[in-house]
Amino acid sequence: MTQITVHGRATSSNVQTVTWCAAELGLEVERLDVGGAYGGTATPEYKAMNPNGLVPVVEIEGEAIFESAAIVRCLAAMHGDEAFWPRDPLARARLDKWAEWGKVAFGSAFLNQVYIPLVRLTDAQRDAAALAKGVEALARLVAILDEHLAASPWIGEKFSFADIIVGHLMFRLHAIEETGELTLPPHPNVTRYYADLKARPAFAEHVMISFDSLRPGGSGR
Ligand SMILES: N[C@@H](CCC(=O)N[C@@H](CS)C(=O)NCC(=O)O)C(=O)O
Repeated sequence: MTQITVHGRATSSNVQTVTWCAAELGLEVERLDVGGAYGGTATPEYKAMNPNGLVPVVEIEGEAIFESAAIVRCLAAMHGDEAFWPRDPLARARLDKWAEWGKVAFGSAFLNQVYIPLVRLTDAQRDAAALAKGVEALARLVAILDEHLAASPWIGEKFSFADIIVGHLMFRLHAIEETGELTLPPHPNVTRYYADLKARPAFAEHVMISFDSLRPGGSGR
């Protein structure tokens, strides 16, 4: 079994994509608590692995890789079966276009414009008008995903690396809907998708981790 070392705290959503992916692929992971209140990302040794000083960094076969989506694609290409990582470039691109959209469009709108203002900022720090615009933009993106999932059980016909990159965001999205912090128009197919993800033991273990410690006044771990 391949052993990989993940540098990054378990509460980081980007770390979670990597640990969840590794678990789905049956890889052994050693995870080190780095980042947030744990610190450790500004040392010369860490900066040599990731000059951005962010988590995660993964050591695979002695090589340090940063950027969570790149790590997921690397693990998928090394260890995924044909359904998880299609070898045919066009078949893979049918999934990867959604993975890229999940990271660049959906993920950045959700995390930067909605989740971070709602969860990580204090009332005084939050810009209510910017947040309202962010929620509107997010609603449009959720509707796009909902329409796609109306005709597809996963991002593709079978569970794949694209579900890791898109799916890990479903926990935070639904969690802040459940608390009433976020209200979106109904998205039944996205919610069905989340129920199917929750039924996967590796998703429950690696992604469904409370982020309350990241709220203002929390431990930051
Ligand atoms: N695009 C990068 C983003 C990495 C990132 O922003 N990581 C956050 C945690 S989710 C971070 O390192 N924050 C500072 C910290 O935890 O110390 C990736 O996907 O890996």
